[in-house]
Amino acid sequence: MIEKRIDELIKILNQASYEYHTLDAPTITDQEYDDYYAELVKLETEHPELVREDSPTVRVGSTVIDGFEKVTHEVPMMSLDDIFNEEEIREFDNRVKKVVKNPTYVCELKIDGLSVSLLYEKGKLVRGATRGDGVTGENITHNVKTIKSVPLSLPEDIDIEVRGEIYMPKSSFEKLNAERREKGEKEFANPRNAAAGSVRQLDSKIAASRNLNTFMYHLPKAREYDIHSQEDALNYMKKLTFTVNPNIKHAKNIDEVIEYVSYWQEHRPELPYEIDGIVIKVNNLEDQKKLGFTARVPKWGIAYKFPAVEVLTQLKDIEFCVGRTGKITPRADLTPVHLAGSIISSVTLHNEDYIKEKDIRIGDIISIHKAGDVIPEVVEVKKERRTGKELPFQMATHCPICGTELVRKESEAAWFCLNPNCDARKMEGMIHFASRDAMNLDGFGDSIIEDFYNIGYLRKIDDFYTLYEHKESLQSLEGFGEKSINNLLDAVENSKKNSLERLLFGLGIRHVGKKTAMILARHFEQLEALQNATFEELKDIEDIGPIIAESIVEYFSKEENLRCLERLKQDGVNTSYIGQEKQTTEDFQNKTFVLTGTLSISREEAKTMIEFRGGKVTGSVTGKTDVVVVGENPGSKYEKAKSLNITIWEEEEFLQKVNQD
Ligand code: 0OX
Repeated sequence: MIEKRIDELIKILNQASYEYHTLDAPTITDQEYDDYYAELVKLETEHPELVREDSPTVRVGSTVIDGFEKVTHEVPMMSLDDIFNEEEIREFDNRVKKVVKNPTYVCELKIDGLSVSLLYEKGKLVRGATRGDGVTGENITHNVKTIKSVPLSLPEDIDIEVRGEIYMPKSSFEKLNAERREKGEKEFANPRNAAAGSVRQLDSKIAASRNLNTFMYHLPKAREYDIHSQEDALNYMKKLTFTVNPNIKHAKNIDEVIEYVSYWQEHRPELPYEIDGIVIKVNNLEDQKKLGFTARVPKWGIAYKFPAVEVLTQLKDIEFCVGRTGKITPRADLTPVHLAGSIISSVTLHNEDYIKEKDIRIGDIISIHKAGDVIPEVVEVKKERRTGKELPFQMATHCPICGTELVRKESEAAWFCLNPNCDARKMEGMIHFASRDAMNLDGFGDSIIEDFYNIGYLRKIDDFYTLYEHKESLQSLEGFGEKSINNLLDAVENSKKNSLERLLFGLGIRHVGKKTAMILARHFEQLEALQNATFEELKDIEDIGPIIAESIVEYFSKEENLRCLERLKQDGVNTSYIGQEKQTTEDFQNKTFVLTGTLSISREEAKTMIEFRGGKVTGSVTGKTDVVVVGENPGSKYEKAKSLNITIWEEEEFLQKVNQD
């Protein structure tokens, strides 16, 4: 009687878990699941002799092992050769075609995890093992059982081995690292390391808490189950309730393979897990047999690797850069490496504490990646590769440009050069003044400003407005001509009409960013009113705290700043808030928009409105899209936006936001 009920409960719970974790289509509520689960726990506690191996209660991880037992893979676990470009994909196809006529291919996402072998006897999971060296792996059954997408029993009482990948979803990885950061524990460098670290735990409670997942992709003895293609093998695994990746494609020819590769190269960031390439396999198993193996790898498959997003390089030196506020930022000088489409020769090291915490030394081998796919960042120091010749980091004591002794304030992680006449600070200040979000002096890049500074024509920000006095000599400089100097002078002339917030931001007052500049410009409307504001008045403005207020008061208390502002006014620079300029509207700023359907205004108009407010418009909906603006009869972009949970604005809402002050 009790045995029968336990049997029923296990069936219900395992089915529910499968529907939830593999099919993503639950049929019972969480509450119902919890009730059945509680009933099972109660019966198992009362009758420990009736606890079954495939009971879902094993998933909480209650086993601690002494060490990892070795296992021998009956069929060696193979890996694939890596290739890196389209040409090599075509070469693979040509090699295959020498043996097989009209091959078709199965394309699979290359999941960035660790491979696993799952062994079932009479439909019950009896062993989970790592690949190891391919022949001998490690027994990790206690941890594998905690992974909810691994069936503990199969719908058929068969003996079978299936292989696939254990991985950690990106969201679980972020969460885990955040927890570790909080506890002061070492963070994992990437989800693969985190997954590998989790299955190599002796205590299965740890693996159980890590939210690991699986995709299965290989049946070593497929023919014994009357399976004749990789596609059928994947379908059979699905039928056996394994999780198979849903993005697999059967390609008729190599052009379709290449299309798949380029699609996923672009759409990879949208996936909730990391992939590092595409696996291409000849579909027909007879054909696979004909192709056979080299000494190491099958000839019927290949792994196309995406351009690296994490690479190793050597840190040759640490330099110190001086910002416009005098802040000193250490920067690593690297042996140049290719990384996600660009060559990287330096990376910021932020501040002294950051370097000390990571124990970064000159001469170290480090791994770098692009954070948010844009800015290169140090992932970790490869301490195991140290030779003993690495030099421990020493923070600079004096400004590398003017030699002034550096100061570190108690509340700050950074050191500062406080010399207001430091060339580096002045130059950076002018680069900031000219930047797009400040006075937007189109054409004045860093190197032009540096050149003009060194000649002596640009020493302080108001010098931009007297540059025309040097027009003739500027035109005769190498690399410049009448036209380019005219363009620069036009940009200066145009900037005189800017609304006050641009000027305020451009002045480089400490703690006054773009948003604060806008708040101040709106509140005071005239520069003079701001100049005369007291600390109390400033502090009472919403979003302006005492630190900002103090910094503003300090700025306007300095004679030289007031003189500079006076000169700017005399040169014709506008110092009033104009009001129509809404380029900093938060709803649009730095956001990526896609337009779909018919709008009552032209697309060009809508695009201009968005760009004017600091957004950008792209053609297709991806994970990077922030907002989709929908008109009449929207197309597939609308559907895609919904499926990706992207914010959708009907035209009316869009126009409302555009017109908001
Ligand atoms: C993956 C992956 C790895 C089985 C036969 C040769 C290699 N990381 O996603 N390996 C394989 O295939 C094995 N397929 C994959 N999809």
